[in-house]
Amino acid sequence: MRELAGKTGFSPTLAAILANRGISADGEADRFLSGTLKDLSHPFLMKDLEKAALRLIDAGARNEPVLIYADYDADGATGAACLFLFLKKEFPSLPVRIHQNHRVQEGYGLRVEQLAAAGAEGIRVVVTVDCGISDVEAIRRTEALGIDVIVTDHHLPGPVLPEAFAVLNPKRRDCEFPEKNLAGVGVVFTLVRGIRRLLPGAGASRDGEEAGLRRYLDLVAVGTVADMVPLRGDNRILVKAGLEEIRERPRPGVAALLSVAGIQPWTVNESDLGFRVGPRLNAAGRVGESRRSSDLLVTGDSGVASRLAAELNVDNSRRQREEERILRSAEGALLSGPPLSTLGAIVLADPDWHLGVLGIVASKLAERHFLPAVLLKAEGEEARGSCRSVDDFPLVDALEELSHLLSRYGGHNQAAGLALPVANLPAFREGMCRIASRYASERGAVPRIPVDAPVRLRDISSSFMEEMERIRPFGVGNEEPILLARGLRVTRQNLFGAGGQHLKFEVSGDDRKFEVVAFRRSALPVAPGERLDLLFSPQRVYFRGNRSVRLLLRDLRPHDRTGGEDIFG
Ligand SMILES: [Mn+2]
Repeated sequence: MRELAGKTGFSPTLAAILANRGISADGEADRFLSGTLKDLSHPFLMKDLEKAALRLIDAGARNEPVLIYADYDADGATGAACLFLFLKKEFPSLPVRIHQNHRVQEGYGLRVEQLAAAGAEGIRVVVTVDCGISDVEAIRRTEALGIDVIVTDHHLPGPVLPEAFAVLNPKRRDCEFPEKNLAGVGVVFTLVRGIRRLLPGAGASRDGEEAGLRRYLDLVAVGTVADMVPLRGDNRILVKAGLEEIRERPRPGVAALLSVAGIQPWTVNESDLGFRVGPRLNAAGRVGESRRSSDLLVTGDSGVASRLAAELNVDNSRRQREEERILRSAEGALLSGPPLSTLGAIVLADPDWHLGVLGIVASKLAERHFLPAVLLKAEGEEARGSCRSVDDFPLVDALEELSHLLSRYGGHNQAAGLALPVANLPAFREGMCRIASRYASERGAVPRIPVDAPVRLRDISSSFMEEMERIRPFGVGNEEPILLARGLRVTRQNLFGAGGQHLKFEVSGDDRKFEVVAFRRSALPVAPGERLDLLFSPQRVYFRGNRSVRLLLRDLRPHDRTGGEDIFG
């Protein structure tokens, strides 16, 4: 750790934070801290990519109509927009259109009737975005119509790959592309990089970065953060560069989304993309026509952009209300059931729940109760829904083990979708709880909040905050650092926000004072004069043009004079 501090010129605290993320002095530290676009993995390492790139260049040369068939979420919409805008720029007269399924009416994945209609209108090439890897039958039938299907996806492939013209997926067993955790939009961007390299003229500029592709990185950053893939390796480089693009020149659709979310483009950070922009794009599919999300991202007209963004903003509020309603109903069902500590997993079904928001509510339940959660809408003889993992519980493995009870399933180990006959629900619930309990007992207890380093308040200097900026963006795989400070004196305390739901207080120590905020935790016992030990993340905030540092509260306890264990909870 000292070696790392020496080599990077970092304070020991920041060196400890990097070491906790498995970043050592030699090798990864450099790429982690200073990686740029020229450090991205080479596009042609991806299986089938060169073949797909040549096919699209051919379509461009011959004006063969192309359909981009994208998932309805933010990852699908940004991926579709990226490919659409790139093809339109390189081949202005090429007919290209985007289709995104209606989430509730059509569901996830390729629909044969949509593909047949595309064939009838003269489409010769279909490119899937963030979907397709498990649609073996739909792709076989489309290929039989004489349409070339190029699958681009990042979901775990099943036992059989579709027999498509090309299958781009870094999670294919025979794919040598080193970055396995790209989002759907990241796979699309890799294809775009490959096409750019094959086009006549300077495909790649001298330093190894493809020319003219930075303008698409805003889309890549939004989709990558919204899809919650690990922000390490290629993803970290893409999101970092994409955030710069958004701060400097947001396209009309992104600017309009930031505006309805009340964010100034030049202050935008990764959590704005994850918690403000992504949900609004996703809202398009959750409560209406998914298409509007890609329409918004491809438009060059700021009037159209603000109209669509305003619509998505209203949809997003509806989505939040629906989410609250389902969450209350699910918590009610849990209260009337067996004690949570004996369950192993949460499996609930209801005919009244809106399918489009079940994933979000499942992740809230999983996080709140620290159990894998499955929420289903039971409709007629079938139940469909979403599951979310917690604590690395491998969902896909569990679903595979129970596949004899399911009619469909697919996704990642953190988040997956599934459908099953209502008659199988009791057996599925029993199986899921059994597998999750087995996993939990094999794994044993883990500390609830991992602490990065103990600090004194005087350590949180402006140069320390500069160092923190260098390890951003934070997210999955690079969590925001959590620090421990002991024996701080509370000097002021008040509640704020609607109904006084948030808590704010001031602490002092080492002749320094900081404001601490605790969202939705107004009931915490904090009174002036008390001494506390705090777990927190220091954050820069902008208010009326002024920059300051506040501490985001993670946990607290009365000051422990013995100074023993550093583990809370
Ligand atoms: Mn995705």
